[in-house]
Amino acid sequence: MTISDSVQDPIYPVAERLTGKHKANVQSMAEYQSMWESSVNNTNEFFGKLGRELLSWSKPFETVQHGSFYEGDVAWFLEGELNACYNCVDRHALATPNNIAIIHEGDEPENVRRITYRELLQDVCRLANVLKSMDVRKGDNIAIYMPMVPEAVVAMLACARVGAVHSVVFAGFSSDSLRDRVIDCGARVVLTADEGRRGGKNIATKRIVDEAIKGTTTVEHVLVYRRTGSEVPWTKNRDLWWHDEMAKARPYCPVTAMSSEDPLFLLYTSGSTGTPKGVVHTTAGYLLGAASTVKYIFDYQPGDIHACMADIGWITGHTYIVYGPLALGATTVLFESTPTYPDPSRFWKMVQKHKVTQFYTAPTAIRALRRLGDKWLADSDLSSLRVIGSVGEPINPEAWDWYNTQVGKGKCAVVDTYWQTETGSIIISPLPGATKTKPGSATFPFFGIKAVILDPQTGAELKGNDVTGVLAISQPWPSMARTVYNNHHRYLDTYLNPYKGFYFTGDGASRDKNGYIWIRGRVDDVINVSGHRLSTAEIESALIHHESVAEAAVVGGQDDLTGQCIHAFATLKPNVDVSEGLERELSLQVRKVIGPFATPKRIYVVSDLPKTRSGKIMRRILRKIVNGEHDQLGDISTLADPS
Ligand code: 6R9
Repeated sequence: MTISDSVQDPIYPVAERLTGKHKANVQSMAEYQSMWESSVNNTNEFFGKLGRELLSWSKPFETVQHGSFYEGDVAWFLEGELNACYNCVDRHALATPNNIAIIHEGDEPENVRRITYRELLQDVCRLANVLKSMDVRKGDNIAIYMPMVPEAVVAMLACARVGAVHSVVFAGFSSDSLRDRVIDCGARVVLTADEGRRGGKNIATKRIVDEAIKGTTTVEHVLVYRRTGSEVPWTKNRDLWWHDEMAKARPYCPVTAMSSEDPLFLLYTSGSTGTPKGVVHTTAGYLLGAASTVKYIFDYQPGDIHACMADIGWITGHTYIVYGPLALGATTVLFESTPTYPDPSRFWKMVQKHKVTQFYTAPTAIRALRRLGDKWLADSDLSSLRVIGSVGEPINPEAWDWYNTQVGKGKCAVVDTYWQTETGSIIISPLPGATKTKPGSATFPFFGIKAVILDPQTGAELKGNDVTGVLAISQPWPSMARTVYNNHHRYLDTYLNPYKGFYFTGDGASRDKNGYIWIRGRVDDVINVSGHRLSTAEIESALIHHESVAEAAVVGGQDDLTGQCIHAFATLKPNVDVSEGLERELSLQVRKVIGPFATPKRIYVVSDLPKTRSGKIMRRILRKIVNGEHDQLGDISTLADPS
């Protein structure tokens, strides 16, 4: 497949704020390449050194890497013992107690809390003692269903401290989804809040928990943090107030030593099929992936203010709000609100207020803000920013350009970071001080990641440049998921059995003529029209180039003649009306940007697209609709608006 270079290929040099006086953690492509070579060829030496440098161990490891994709028994840092909470809290509280660990930007902009490492240690210890008083022990599973308040971070870390395995459930999930997850992991305790606050509205968090655990058999206690003070239903003996229990607890609690391979957390992820999988991450490898990617991909330097806008209910929040930044002793920003509350300048005012150095969000937010106009950035000083990141889906060059020029002012590194819940941390991304970027390309693999492109039919590795296929990884890396909770064969079947000897990502990808990697979207989103393989992301990007289009989603329909055909859905920018001939114009747009073979068969101008609550367009639903399978929409419980 040829990439339409005219639109997608400008190369941007390493950005101004990463050069000159600033000494980035990796300063040239040559340095990156030599580090990458040693990370994949002298893996034990490279990661042994990195593991000792970035993490503190109560007992040193002897074996660095163990197991294989063939056997599905991957393990890292055997014999080693450590505690993730100690690494994220204690060691910084001891060295720099007054440094700020968490800046909480509340739903109302004037509502800011700053928590030092000393305070964080005390809070985590108190909660760890509360958990112990509920007889929570090493290996127990704890569900966390909380709004974006610092106590949610305290909850995760307190679990880690006592060796309990947390399962954070995104607080936008319905009670049914929460119930499924509580049942699957047999949680004994649920940590929650009376209500959440978002965009000026209250969310009935505790009521949802009550509904979810009705009829479940494992939950003994619900610990409730008071966020709004509204009246909530109460079940005596089962429900306990957070502040009451915390007040009784001692503010120091010893850490529980964990083996490197003891589970740190479960995180459920909804694949395109079946019930959600409880992806299991273990302690040492995950933490090293989190810390090392913050150091190298976000170019973390002491004093930096790291702001990841994800929710802690998703992997991005786990790794880039909590474990990664805190493992390095950074200041992490926890954002409770939405990008448009009280108005669309919210992100940028926050960047100015806290002098944010790293800002990380999703293309869907970037596109939404772009569509609302540049005036919302006009009054904010964004000069503290150095690295701005994108995650979650392919970023179309149009949105990339806007992010780069309007937010980064052309002076920041833009890192399009590719990874998954299962990979634990970023696996493909530019390095700020080293990589020249192409808008829309995640560029090159991170240390330890041997990314390969396979022929989807034969599984043969497509070597060299200018190839397209499915993306796989050919050797184990520290932060990869180890299993699916209570379902190891599903883990093997999903990730390791499709192509023997490889971890299969489920994404399509190309390596272009310069060796840059372009993620093409999930393989089930790739459309094959008359033998031409097309990425839905590519067609969507073309549509978005049209001045009237806000967002686009493209899916494959069945076609007797061409095998598959393209169905395109588009929403329009505000104040744009559906004009006569618009559909034809959009069709021409796609022909112009990609080629006549990519002409959509149908274009639907719609008022909204089905999205998950994390903002991903659910193309699966559109695919069913265009293929006349309305009655088989499958699980739509993760839709933001199922109607
Ligand atoms: C971190 C996260 C994983 C899927 C992944 C891919 C898509 C993520 C991307 C990207 C293109 C990027 N994805 N980052 N696609 N470019 N930079 O999002 O995890 O929720 O598990 O989603 O998201 O399709 O397979 P998760």
